[in-house]
Amino acid sequence: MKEKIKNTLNTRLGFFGLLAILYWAKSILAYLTEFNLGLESPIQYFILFINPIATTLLLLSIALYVRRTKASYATMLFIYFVMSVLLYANVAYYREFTDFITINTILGAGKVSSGLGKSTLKLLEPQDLLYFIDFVILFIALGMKKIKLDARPVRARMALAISTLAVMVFFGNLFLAETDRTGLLTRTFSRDYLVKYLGINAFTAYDAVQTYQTTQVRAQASPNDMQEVQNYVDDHYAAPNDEYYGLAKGKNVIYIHLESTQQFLIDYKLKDDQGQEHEVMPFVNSLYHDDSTFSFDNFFHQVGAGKTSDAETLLETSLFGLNQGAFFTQFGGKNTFEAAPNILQQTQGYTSAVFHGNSGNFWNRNETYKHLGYDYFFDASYYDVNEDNSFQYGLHDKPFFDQSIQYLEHLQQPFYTKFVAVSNHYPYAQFTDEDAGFPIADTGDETINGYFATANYLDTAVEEFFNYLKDSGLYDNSIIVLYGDHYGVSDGRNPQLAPLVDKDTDTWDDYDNAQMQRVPFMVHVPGQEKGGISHTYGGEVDVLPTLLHLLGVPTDNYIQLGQDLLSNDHDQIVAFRNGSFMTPEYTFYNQTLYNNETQRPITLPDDEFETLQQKAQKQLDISDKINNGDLLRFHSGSGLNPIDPNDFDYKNQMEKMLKISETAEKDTSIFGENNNESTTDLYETKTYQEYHPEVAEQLEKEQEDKEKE
Ligand code: GP9
Ligand code: MN
Repeated sequence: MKEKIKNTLNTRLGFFGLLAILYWAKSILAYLTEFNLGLESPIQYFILFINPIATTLLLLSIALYVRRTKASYATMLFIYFVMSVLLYANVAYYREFTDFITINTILGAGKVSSGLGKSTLKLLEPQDLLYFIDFVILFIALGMKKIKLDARPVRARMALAISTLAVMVFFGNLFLAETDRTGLLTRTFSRDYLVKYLGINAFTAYDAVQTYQTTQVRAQASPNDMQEVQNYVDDHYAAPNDEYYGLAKGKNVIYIHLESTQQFLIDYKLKDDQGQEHEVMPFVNSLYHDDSTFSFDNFFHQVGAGKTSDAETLLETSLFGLNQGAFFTQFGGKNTFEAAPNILQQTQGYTSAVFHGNSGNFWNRNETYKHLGYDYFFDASYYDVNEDNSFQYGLHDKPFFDQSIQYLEHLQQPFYTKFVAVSNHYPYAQFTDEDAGFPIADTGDETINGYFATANYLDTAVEEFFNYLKDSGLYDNSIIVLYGDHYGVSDGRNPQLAPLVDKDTDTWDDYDNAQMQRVPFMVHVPGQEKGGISHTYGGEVDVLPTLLHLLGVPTDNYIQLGQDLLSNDHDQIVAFRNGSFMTPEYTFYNQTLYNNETQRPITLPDDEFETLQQKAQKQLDISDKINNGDLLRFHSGSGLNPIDPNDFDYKNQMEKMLKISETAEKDTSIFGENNNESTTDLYETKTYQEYHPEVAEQLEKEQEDKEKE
C-alpha cells in the first residue's frame, strides 16, 4: 500500500493528484473555519465540498501539457502556489473586511486607506501556517528525492481528457448551484454566494471578466456623451409644485424599506378557514389613509434582476438598475453619483446612515454606499444576530428596529436614514409554524400562503418603530417615507393568488400580472394635512425629485430621470425595466398592449403606440448610457464636490459618532438632546401572541385538547 502510494507520487499524474487534493483540503479548511458562507442545507454543503475540484483540475492540468520534466513540475508548483496565495489572501482579507478580494480591490490596493497595509500582522493567526506548510514539506520531499520527478511526459490525449473532465465537472457544479440558487451568475447577489457555490478561483475569474467588460465601456465614454443626457433631462424636468415645495424643509428623513410589499396588501383582509377576516397591514393602512401622508395608489416598482438593490438605485439616484444583472454589484463600487445622501450632505448638512441586518457585502452594499455618500452603514456586524432571531437574509424586523435605536440615537440631526427591513422576503416561511399567529392562506402555493403572515409581522415591526419615534420625540422632526421595493409574489405564482384578489385563475393574464407590479409609496409628514391618496401614475425613479422638492431642495442642476410626483408637469408614463410600460390608459406588458378600461388587448395606430413605447425606452436607454459609461463623472453642473470613497469607513462607527457628539458645537443627536441618556428603553417590542392574547389562549386550548385525545 505504502509502496503503491509512493510509486503513484513518483509519476507526474500522481503528483498532480497530490496537489489537487492538498488544494482541495486547504479550500475546505478556509470555507469551514474562516468564511461565513451561510450554509443552510445538505445540498449546499455538498456543493461546497465539490466546488474547488473543477477549477483546481483545470488550472493544474495546464502543467500536464508541458513536456520537459523540470518545466512541467515547476509550472504545476507555480500554479499551485498562485492558487494558494489567492486563497490565503482571501482568508486574511476576510478577517478584516468580511468580504472577498475583487479585481478592483487588487487594482486599487494602494488606494485603500483602511486596507491591509497597517494591520496585516494583526490579521495573522497560528493556523495560517497550514496554508503554507505543504510547500515546505513538498520542497523537502522533492529535494531529498522522497518524491522523484517523473521524466515521462503525460500524453497530450491524457492531458486533454483531464482538462475536459474539469470543464464537465464545472458545468455539473454550476448546474447544481443554479438549481439551488437560480440566477447565480446573471444576478450576482453577493460574493459570498459565488464563493459558496463555485469557489474562490471561479469567483475571481468571473469577477475579472466582469471588471474587464465594465472597464471597456467606461473607457470608451467621453464628456460628449453627456450632451444627449443633458438634453433629455432638460426636456423632461418637472418643476416643483408651490403648494408642496419645502413643506418638510430641514426635517429628518426616515426611509422604511417594506421588503416585497405589494400595493394589493394595502387594506387587504385575509379570510381564515372560518371565514373570519384579518387585516394584513393595519398600521401601514392607517398611515395610508392619514391626512398627513402623501399616498399613491398607482405607483409601480421598476426593478430588474438587482431586486432590492435596484430599488435602492432608483430611489437614491433617480436612475434605473441595469438591463442585466445588478447595478450595485457591477458599478456601485466604481461610479460617480449624484445621490440623495450626498446632495443632502453637501447642500443641507444632513448626516446619512443605512441600517440593515444582513451582511454588508450582500448586493455589494458596503462599497456602493460609500460611493452614494452614506456616512454610516450599520450592517449585520452591528447587530446581535443569532439562529433564533434571523433567517437566511438576516435579522428579523422587530429585533432589527429594536437594535437599531442604539445607533440611531447618536446620529446628528438632521439626518437622512434608511431602514432596510427584510423579514417579508421569499420564501415567506419565516412565521408559518403553528404558533406564529397570523393565519396562513390556503392556496396551492406555499410561498403565497406565508406571504400574508410575514407582511403582518413587518407591519407590527413598523408600528413598534413608529411608537418609538413618537416617544423619543423624533417623530415631530422627521418625515417618514415607506415604499415597497418590488413584487413579493412573482408572475408565475400569480394565477394561484388570483382567487384571493377576486380574480379567476383560468382567465388570469399578463394584464393582471402588470397590475400586480404596484407597490406602496407613502410620504408621511407629521404636522401637516395636505396629504391624501393621489392616483398619479409613477414609479420608483420619481421618488428622489419628489422627496427633494418636499425638502425644499432644487433639483434642476442634477441628472435625474424621474419627475416629482406632486408636480403639475408630471408625465404619467411608467417604464418597467424590461421595456414594458404603464399609463393611465394603457398597459404594455410582455409585448401585448391592453386597454386599462376594458382590460383587453387593443391595437393602436402604429405611430401612437410607438410614441409611447419610445418614450419609455428612451428613459431606460439614457439611464443605461449614464450608468454603463459612468457619465456623471463628466457632469460639472451639479455643483457637488466629488466624493472620495476612501473617506468612508464603516468600522468603529459608534466611536466615530460619539466623538462627533463630543466635539460638535452643539450635539444634535437624540441622545444629546435627551441629556446624554439613552432612549433605547423606549422601544417596546412584543410577539404576535403578546399582542393577541386571545390567539395564544386559543392555541393553548387546542394543544390541551390534543393532549387529552
Ligand atoms: C438582502 C435583502 C434582500 O440583504 O435586501 O434582497 P432581495 O433578494 O429582495 O433583492
Ligand atoms: Mn427586496
